[in-house]
Amino acid sequence: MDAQVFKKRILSAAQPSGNLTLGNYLGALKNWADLQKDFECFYCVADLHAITLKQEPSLLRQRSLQTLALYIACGIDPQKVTFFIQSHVPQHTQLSWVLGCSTMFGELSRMTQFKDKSQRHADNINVGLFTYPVLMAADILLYQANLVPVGDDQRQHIELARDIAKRFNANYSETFTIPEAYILKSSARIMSLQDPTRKMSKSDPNPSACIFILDSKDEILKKCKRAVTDSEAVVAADPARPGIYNLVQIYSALTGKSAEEVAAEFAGRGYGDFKAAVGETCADALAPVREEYARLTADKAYLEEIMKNGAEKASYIAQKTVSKVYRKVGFYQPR
Ligand code: AQP
Repeated sequence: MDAQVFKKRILSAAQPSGNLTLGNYLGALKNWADLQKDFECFYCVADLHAITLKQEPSLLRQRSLQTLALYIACGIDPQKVTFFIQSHVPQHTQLSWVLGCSTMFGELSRMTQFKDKSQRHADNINVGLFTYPVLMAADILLYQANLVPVGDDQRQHIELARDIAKRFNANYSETFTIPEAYILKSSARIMSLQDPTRKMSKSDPNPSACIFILDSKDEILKKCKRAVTDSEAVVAADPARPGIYNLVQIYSALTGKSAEEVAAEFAGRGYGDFKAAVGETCADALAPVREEYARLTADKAYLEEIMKNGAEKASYIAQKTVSKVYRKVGFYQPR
């Protein structure tokens, strides 16, 4: 029997809602590459989730392919994991409807991401933004995933997916594996370079707030140089000074040094030196990803083959779950 069968299963995703950032790289993609050795991994490009915010159709199409290429460029091996585009596997929306009927309005009303995004996008508080966590529960439960590697910001959504799964199992008998959030200690939350009290987000309208994985070395150096700090001029891992704290976190995540080691390395040196070092380290870490990305995107046929094979494999597994669910809720299925 294939040894893969005994590995725990992981599902994770990123939305092609913008150009992927250093936050996505350090909080997700870099960890995903490490996890492929020990887990059976399903990595999805969440285009259905992306349209909960306004998207330019031609850009969304482009970014879906780019996001897949970036996954591979970050060292995730298409031979070891299953990559797919969410909209290529129709079972996600099929299961989402059924799970929505086991989810309470009050539960969704309490989701902080909904509150946050509906404040930031007050002109487009659509139903999809509200039911987003149900689709996310479907993403996870379809594959009977044991673990979901996410940043700390997604913990509440995983809790809800667990509650929905438990409720369904209690009402209709054992159907879903109860997933757990897999939050790696090393995956710090990376904050905006212009407002370090907010998460670095790919949909931030201010490009200076984000380091994008595909930024040139020059752009990265400039953005780090202009990053908002404070007037104390002492490099320290002090959460009360969010700007410099964020740069310490970034340098620490990239070099593997502890925050204390970073502070000691830059003791007695000004912010200028430190910002330049953060920029150089960042550019060096991302350079091989950029090179590999350029190579991969030159071969669209190869990327399309990966997404087709991935969708086929994902769909096969997802259909087993949907058939089971349809039978349990009482949908007529002819022999
Ligand atoms: N700033 C961050 N620091 C650490 N981890 C982060 N992640 C995102 N931003 C940071 C992690 O990346 C994974 C994929 O995220 P996503 O694309 O599904 O959605 P998101 O968290 O909403 O990311 P953005 O960049 O903020 O997207 P927009 O602007 O479109 O809403 C997740 O595991 C996330 O934790």
